[in-house]
Amino acid sequence: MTHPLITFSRRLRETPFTDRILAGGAQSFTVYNHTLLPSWFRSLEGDYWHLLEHVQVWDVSCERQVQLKGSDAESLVQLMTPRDLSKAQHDQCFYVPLCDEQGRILNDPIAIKVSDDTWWLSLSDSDIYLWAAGLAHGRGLDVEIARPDVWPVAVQGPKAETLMARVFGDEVKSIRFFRYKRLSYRGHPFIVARSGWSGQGGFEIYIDDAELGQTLWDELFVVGADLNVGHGCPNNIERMESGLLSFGSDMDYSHTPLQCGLDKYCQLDVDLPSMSHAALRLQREHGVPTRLVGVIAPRVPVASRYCQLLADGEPVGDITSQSLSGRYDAWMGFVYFESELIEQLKSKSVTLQLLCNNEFYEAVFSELPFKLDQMGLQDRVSNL
Ligand code: THG
Repeated sequence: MTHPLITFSRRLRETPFTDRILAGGAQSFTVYNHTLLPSWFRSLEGDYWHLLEHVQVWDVSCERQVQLKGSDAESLVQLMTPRDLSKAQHDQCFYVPLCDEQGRILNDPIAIKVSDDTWWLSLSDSDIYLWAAGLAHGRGLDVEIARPDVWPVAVQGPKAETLMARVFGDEVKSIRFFRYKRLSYRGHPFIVARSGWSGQGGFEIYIDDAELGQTLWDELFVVGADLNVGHGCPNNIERMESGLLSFGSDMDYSHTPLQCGLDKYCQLDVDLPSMSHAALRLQREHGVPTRLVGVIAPRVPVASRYCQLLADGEPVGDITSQSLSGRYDAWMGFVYFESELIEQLKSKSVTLQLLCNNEFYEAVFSELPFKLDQMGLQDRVSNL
């Protein structure tokens, strides 16, 4: 199937790095927060292996920032999320589900405490600016909602720390996971966090000066040449292996965090002024109707859009993401199953099959994140 082209316009935001990633060989784009996001450069698997072995620079400008500034900024963030932010420090980032009064997920950003009265929400793909501005207005809060010009760039992969230290100095090494420091580059302080949408480790630089950001981008490629630095982007194979969820695909407005494994980011036993607390407590008490889990099957010949799961021969579940593992000879799926079916799968009283391109494959259920190394799968790395 050939891919249709995307037409660029002012509605579809380019980023300070669009020309660079086009020159770097971006083969396909998707749209995220009305902004261009490349989806692959070499091939999905080529990008995957490069990310696992080297270091990549990602234009994740589409992770748009909504800024909340004012004496009620922190209260507004806490109103929007069931995660306890009461002990938030100045150098901290938090992965937070944002939920409405019924507990439904509206977004799952990284929330960054920029200063005492300023928070950034580094968004996934939905218009939280409108929601935050509406809440602030409706509740008469002392907070200004803005969309600052900030374009995150991620540096990901096992050699990310070495590369970043060459540009920012050894201080980057002391940044802990989900913490940030303001590090100077050519006299300008950038927020640099140890985070990113891969399980391979790395950093994110919140670029708030486009021109300097382009200089920094080019320098990363010059000083990282011997590290085999390359272009890249969030990779669907890697992120599924690492158990990272994609809002809009793996959960949306119709799910609560208790359904998709984000319960660890909901402190329901703490009394918090979070608008979703009551509904989520109630759901915890009654149980969830469906839950997101993983399914593993043999590596099917092609990644098909038409795979279907069967339990004892009956179609079941709602597959939200699928890919073919890079390391293992396996098909991986994220899927919503009814809670009752999950119990049956756990007790092995039903058999699961994957139907793909008219072929049946034996499939196994797994909680997320996958523990692929413990599943007795064939490891393509150790077989090399
Ligand atoms: N970086 C930044 N903004 C973002 C993303 C990002 N906005 C959109 C999207 N990604 C938000 N979603 C996620 C999902 C998972 C994680 C980060 C952002 C993540 N999770 C870790 C995990 O699950 O292992 C740990 C989370 C934690 O311990 O708090 O990293 O990538 N700027």
